[in-house]
Amino acid sequence: PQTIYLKDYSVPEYLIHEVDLNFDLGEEHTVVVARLTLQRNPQSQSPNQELTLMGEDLNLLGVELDGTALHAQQYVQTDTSLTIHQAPQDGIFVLKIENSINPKANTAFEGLYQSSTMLCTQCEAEGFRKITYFLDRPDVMSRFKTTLVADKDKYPVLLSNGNKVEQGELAGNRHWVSWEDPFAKPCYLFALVAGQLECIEDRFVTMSGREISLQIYVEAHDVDKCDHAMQSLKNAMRWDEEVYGREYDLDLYMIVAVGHFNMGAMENKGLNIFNTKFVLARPDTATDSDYEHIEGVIGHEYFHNWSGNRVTCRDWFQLSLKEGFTVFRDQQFSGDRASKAVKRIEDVNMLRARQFAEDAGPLAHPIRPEAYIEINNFYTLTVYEKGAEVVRMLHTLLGGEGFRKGCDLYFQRHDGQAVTCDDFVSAMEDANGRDLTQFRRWYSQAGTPQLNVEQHYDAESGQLELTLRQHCPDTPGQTDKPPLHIPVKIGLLNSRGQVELIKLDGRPPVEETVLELTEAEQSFALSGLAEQPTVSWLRGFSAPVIVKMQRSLEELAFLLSYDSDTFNRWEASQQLAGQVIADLIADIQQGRELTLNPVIVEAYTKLLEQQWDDLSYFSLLLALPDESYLASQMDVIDVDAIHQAREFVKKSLAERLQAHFLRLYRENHREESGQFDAGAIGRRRIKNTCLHYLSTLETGDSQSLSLRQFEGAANMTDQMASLSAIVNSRHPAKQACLEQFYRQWQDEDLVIDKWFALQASSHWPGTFAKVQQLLQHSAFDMKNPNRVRSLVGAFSQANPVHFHARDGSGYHFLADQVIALDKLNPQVASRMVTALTQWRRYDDERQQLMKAVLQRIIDTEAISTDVFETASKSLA
Ligand code: B3K
Ligand code: ZN
Repeated sequence: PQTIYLKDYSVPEYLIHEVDLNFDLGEEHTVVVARLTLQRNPQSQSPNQELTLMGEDLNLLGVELDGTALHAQQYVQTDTSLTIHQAPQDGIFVLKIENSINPKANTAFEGLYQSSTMLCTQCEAEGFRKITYFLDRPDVMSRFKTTLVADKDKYPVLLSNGNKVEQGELAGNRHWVSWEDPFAKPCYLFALVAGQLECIEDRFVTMSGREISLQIYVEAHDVDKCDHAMQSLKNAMRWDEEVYGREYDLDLYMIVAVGHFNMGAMENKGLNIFNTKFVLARPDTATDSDYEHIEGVIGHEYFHNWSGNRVTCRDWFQLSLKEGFTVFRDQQFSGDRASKAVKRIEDVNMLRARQFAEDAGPLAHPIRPEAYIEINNFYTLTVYEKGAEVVRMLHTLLGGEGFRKGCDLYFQRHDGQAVTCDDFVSAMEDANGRDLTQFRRWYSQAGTPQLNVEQHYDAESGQLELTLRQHCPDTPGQTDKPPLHIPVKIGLLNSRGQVELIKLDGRPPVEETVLELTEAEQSFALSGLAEQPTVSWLRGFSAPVIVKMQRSLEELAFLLSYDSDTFNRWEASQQLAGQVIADLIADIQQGRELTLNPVIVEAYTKLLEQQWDDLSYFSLLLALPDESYLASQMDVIDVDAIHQAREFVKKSLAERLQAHFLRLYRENHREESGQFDAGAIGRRRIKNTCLHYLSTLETGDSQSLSLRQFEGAANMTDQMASLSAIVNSRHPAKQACLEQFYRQWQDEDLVIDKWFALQASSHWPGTFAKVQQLLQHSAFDMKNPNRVRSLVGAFSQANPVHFHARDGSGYHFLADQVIALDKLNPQVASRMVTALTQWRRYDDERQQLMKAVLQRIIDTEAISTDVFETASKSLA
């Protein structure tokens, strides 16, 4: 397979100004007629006189140049291209291409495909070339006009980008609709949808007083699950006006929910296509976190209208330009909507558990990668989540106002253009008069930097010297990396836990400051300190780095009680629990008896005795670090010891603090139908945290508590939480509850996904056999990505003890599924391979087993380039 390099970028040889598309739609036979208005790109230096268009899986029916049919000697076709010899070098010309495609045979869900009874498209990154021959690259921007023709009964609704301009009836019970998008766009933002869809409608008045029609299209049985998505859309539109000054530009905004979708959602201009998972919600079918994710993803896709669509990427290496920025925007939005503290913790938790692993493993790449085989493999945690952290650091360095000025300049300067990450940073520099040359290294350097911090207090002078050292580990293809520009936000606490002001370089004293680390080693002197303060480092997780420092359990307990930074307070709870668990892991490995360190009981007791306004935040303080985070802290991951130690702490805490948990549970338990407001969410969250602890006791009382909640649950959050408690413990009603749940929800695909995922991620013995059974279940469908993720994905990514079973059964199972899935859907198959990428982190035996199945995958005949790239780079 061929590798594409950033350094090889050159401007397109031709431009396509206008695209006129005509689709005659049918499940197995769709005819596409494309009329392209082209021109040689005056900026192209290439001597090449040919025009090469990309195309895959297309059946070419005819080509015309300026109205004259081309004969077979005038062009040449390959599996991936169509080249027109002697294409016009001057002036505008029109190329008409006719081809047919088979949406039903398209199980890769890229291009035009069928999902249940509808037809829909997914073009990003390079799916448009599976619809027709085109210059399928983001720096070719065209105005699209699209006409859809189809049977009236099968496809009563026909949608595409922009505004509906005309429609009519045809003989034979057929009809047509024409759409026109006034904004030039790259073809990856093209979309069409045809189907029997119901629509819910609302309107939004923009800040300049324009009325926008908002429409959400779903299948008939889902119309009662769209209200939250609609409300989220309106919230997002208002928020982007208020916070970024960005107004929506078309008169119509459409969202369509489809059941078969490779990822979360897609920001096609004026016609977003969503995985049903990120649209549909009713209190009895969706959990609070589903509600939160829906709001986040609806916001994300909406925000792309500016950060992505109005200003797009020059090439796919610049993906983080739109994705990192847009994730940062959706994080800000969600934080503003609910609890900033909780949102930040959730985001960092995910980043550290998953992106840090990616950045430390064989697939590590900079947020702006330099090479790829298959671009779909680069929609990664690094490009998205680390990319968002890089944008957040700009926000921290420039301040809210400076950042906004930079954004305004960026949008104004580049509206309607396809640009680079460098252009984004330049706008930030120019708007603020700052030099960000060194900061740019974050775009090209992979790996998570490590920060060593030291402090030296001199009582006589009242000075505290802080010394910071940074080091970025080697990653594939990168060694000896120069230092980065790292914003380190700090605060000080005196011995009574109060704020101690920071006096640095004769500036006025402040409660908090950002140290700008630019050297490999750098010192900062804080003055006027009557006693040695405690430093609260990296507040709000101000940079995506690992801080290396030793803190005693007492110091952590002190920070947990007094740090005014909500993030660091939680961080103290994680580190405290993390250290306690780490000690127990060592005890398990040495065969010593386990006893719980009383420090954690004291710390928890203190937390439980306090009054909390933000119950969601409170429940995060009571949550033990995830097994994946604990794993990341170990030199050689010992899945069994991690699990055993963590369970031991959970159960011991439950035993000691039973009365507290029970009281909190009772105080916050209501059998309410579920409302999406911060108060109710917080109550459910803390209550279910308590239930989770109590269920580890496996007493008659604790069992009837979860069973009662399961039976009385009037919302999905409570129902899932209780079922999870039952499934992950020795509960006599386990099988009955699982069956009851299935019967109750068998017609709701998204709920059945939860049913699969819950069983696949259970740590209870016998899970692997259960997973194999579920693979044969009539509701399992390898063709549905959500179902695959909920069974194969959940087992391999969220069930360390069983996936990493010593006999290698989990690995073989995954390889079998990857190989089977690859024939249908390479993109999703490739994602599944990443569960094996971290093989170097395990013991020798497991390493051998994981390597062997990776090799088996690579050796499989006709394996896709997607899976090949992920598996072979994982082994390298
Ligand atoms: N831009 C799309 C992702 C497309 C993924 C293609 N493999 C969704 C998003 O990030 O908003
Ligand atoms: Zn995005």
